[in-house]
Amino acid sequence: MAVHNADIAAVFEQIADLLEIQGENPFRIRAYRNAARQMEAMGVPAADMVAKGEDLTELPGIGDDLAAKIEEIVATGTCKALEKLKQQVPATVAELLKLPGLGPKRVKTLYKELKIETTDDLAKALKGGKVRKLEGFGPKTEEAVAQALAAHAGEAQRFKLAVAAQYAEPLRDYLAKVGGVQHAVIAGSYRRAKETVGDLDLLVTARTAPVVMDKFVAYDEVARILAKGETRSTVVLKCGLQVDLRVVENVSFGAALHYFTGSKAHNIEIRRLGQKKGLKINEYGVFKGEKRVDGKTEESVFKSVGLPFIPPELRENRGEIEVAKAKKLPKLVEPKDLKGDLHTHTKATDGHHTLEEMAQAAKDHGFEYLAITEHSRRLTVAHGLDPARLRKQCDEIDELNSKLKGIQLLKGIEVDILEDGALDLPDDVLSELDLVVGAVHSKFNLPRAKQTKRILKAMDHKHFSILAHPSGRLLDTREPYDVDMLTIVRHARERGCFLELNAHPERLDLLDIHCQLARDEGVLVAISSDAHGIADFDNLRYGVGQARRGWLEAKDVLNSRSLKLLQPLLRRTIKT
Ligand code: DGT
Ligand code: CA
Ligand code: CA
Repeated sequence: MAVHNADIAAVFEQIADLLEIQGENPFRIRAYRNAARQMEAMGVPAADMVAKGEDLTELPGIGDDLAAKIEEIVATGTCKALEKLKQQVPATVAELLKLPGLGPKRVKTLYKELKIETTDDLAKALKGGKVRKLEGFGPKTEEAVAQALAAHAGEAQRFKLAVAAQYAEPLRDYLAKVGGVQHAVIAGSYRRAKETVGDLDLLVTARTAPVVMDKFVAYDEVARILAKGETRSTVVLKCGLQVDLRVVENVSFGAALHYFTGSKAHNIEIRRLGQKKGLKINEYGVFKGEKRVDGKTEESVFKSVGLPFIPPELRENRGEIEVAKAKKLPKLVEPKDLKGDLHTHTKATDGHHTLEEMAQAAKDHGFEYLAITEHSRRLTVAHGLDPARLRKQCDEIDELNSKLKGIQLLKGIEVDILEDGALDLPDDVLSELDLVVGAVHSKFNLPRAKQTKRILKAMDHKHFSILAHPSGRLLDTREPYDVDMLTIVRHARERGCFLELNAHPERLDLLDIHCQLARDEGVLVAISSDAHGIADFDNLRYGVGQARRGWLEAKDVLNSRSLKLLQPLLRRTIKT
């Protein structure tokens, strides 16, 4: 049985959760969480590396101990450390951590005092009025927990795009190799590059559908078959991801691809346009009466309603049809437009490769420049830099730049924005840098006005260049903080600052609507990897997907500029 990176990540997350409930050392917990993220974000299957005998400790965040655990998980599907923890605390208890308002301490109390192991147990205890009597709980907390529980119940699990990709792409390639298959594509929200997908929608064209269906349900990763028909089937993979497969004839390919790419709201609008022209549009084609007149390609579907091809990332019925009608569709940014990366880490803090290794990887990625932006001293868990260590790194960068050919390193920092809006490092050292990326890493719960003011004040700083991951959200675990994004965007324009679109699969932050806002207000967006290792540059494809969802063109993107054009833009922010 193949063990996926996401499976390994799940084991590490569980270990971290259980350690957290036990009140273990935060550094140890963070190491597991980082390793989990590394696994999820990594393009290469760790199982393949193990099979080839490659050195796992080369990976960011992976030392000897974690490398041994990865090998164990690849071999057995689990690891002894986790099994041991599960004997102490049932794994279901960790589920409770996902409820807002329930931190590790409270979860531990619920488990120890009331033997609450599952969300069902919790619901019962809440009804019985037992929870409010516990130490550290009260009527107010009880209310908040009950609300969170109700919200949680209605929430189906969604998969992060990068995680879904680890399952979707091998399955697509497997189906593409089945005899008689012409096209095999992943449609749905996946093709629209949504940050998370509810399920996968695969579309295949083939001469004989039943053969494809037999192969599909026999796929190694299938855990359960929910439905199997001649042309449509649904399965659940072992990881819990549901997959719909549709098989159509080749003449219907474009119509089916358009239909299953969605979004539903976009489809409805296109069908309505068709109706006005006396056409019926469905997943089998474009019909005039009984006669199929179009639908072999997606272009032909759009053409039948008088529109040019609309890229999948725009198909949300958020104005794309009107803009297409007016022939004013944006020419969306593409991965090849990026000339460099403006947010990366090295071994000096919590990254896992040297300056030189990162520079070489960036060059191999086709980049002209690479900004090194370590954490600042406030972020002690990441071993953030103080002025002396930052200056030492700057010297190293100068020395390396004099040797390197074809890639230029830029001196930067990911400086913490403190609660009052001050930056975590003094002016004199910031003034020596090429760019200053500012980030909120603490006090996420400030009231809206205070949080906004904090960020505006940071941008007032004469050395501030780019606001990192502007909403602060983490897809699994943290809601965006409450800020007035319009005011922030306008302030950025006034101050000559930029916003980051952080491409880490768990962040994808700037949100799509805020990309549009930035573009409309004339503020450039930096699509940055936040790489902690050389493999992380691959995540930029998700960042570009998100930028496309936000209607951004190359000209709206800061790092589409060549170094020559970039430098004055950065300098302007530093000198004003
Ligand atoms: P998800 O799975 O929640 O991330 O989102 P989608 O967009 O992949 O939605 P899904 O899997 O329910 O359906 C895939 C596509 O199929 C959807 O984007 C559009 C199309 N579709 C589904 N149901 C309908 C429908 O009732 N009418 C129309 N016109 N299209 C539909
Ligand atoms: Ca779907
Ligand atoms: Ca579906």
